[in-house]
Amino acid sequence: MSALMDELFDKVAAGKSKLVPGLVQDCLDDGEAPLDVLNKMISAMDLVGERFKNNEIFVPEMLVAARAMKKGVEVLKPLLAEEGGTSKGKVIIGTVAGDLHDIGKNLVAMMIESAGFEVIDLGVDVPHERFVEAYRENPDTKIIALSALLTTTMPALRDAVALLNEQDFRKDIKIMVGGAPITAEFAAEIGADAYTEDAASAAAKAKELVA
Ligand code: B1M
Repeated sequence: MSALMDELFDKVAAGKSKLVPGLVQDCLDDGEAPLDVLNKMISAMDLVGERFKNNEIFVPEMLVAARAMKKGVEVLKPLLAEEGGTSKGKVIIGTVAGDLHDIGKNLVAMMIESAGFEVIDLGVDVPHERFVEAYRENPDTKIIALSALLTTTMPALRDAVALLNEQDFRKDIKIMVGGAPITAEFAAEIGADAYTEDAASAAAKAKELVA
């Protein structure tokens, strides 16, 4: 791995927001593939998570690392775009109630959008009812996608999906779920239609679901 990629890893982990965009560009100029650069930043966040778990760093440090990663993703965004063009339909996305993590959800939204969907992003800490309301506002929605990044918000994901499953429009939509603690088994158990592990496979699955 190039020294530049290693430096990018270090600067994301250290939360150096001002340096990260330039380093992302340097890595690209050096010939690194956009997806590899993204994965390098994700692995830096894994290290940040490990350090947090071991009490070596605390929430503020996690937050600045997240900001740095977001700045880097902004540089990559146009390069990760796949097709665009005609809309494959609407996708409503959000992180479930009680959960403030948005980098993974934003990546999923970005990849789904670049796969040709119109994305309605409800943000983080989304009350269950808001997903229903957003569908009522956009009755041509094809997919509702929910992220949960904490084990403690898995019950919120379960409840949100349960609420969607009760709706009269359920047969007209597909429900996709994901996030680090989520598994295919859990997704099936709570009655979602699809689980994917990462943003790229979420976009591929979304296309498959509306095909
Ligand atoms: Co928090 N956090 N955090 N955090 N945080 C984790 C998730 C944690 C694993 C760290 C750790 O302890 N090792 C841990 C959770 C442990 C657990 O659940 N068992 C944790 C904790 C404990 C907490 C707090 C409780 C800490 C506290 O306050 N004591 C707190 C909770 C706040 C809340 O949400 N209510 C908290 C807060 C925060 C910050 C706000 C400081 C910040 C988030 C900032 C932000 O997002 N804007 C933060 C961060 C940065 C992290 C880590 C370090 C990085 C998360 C991240 O962005 N990863 C994280 C450790 C880690 O992930 N290794 C950690 C990169 C991102 C690309 O990955 O989000 O997994 P991820 O998304 C992936 C896949 O999951 C998937 O695709 C994405 C990539 O392709 N995916 C989907 C996601 N959604 C999908 C949806 C799909 C399909 C795939 O279909 C719909």
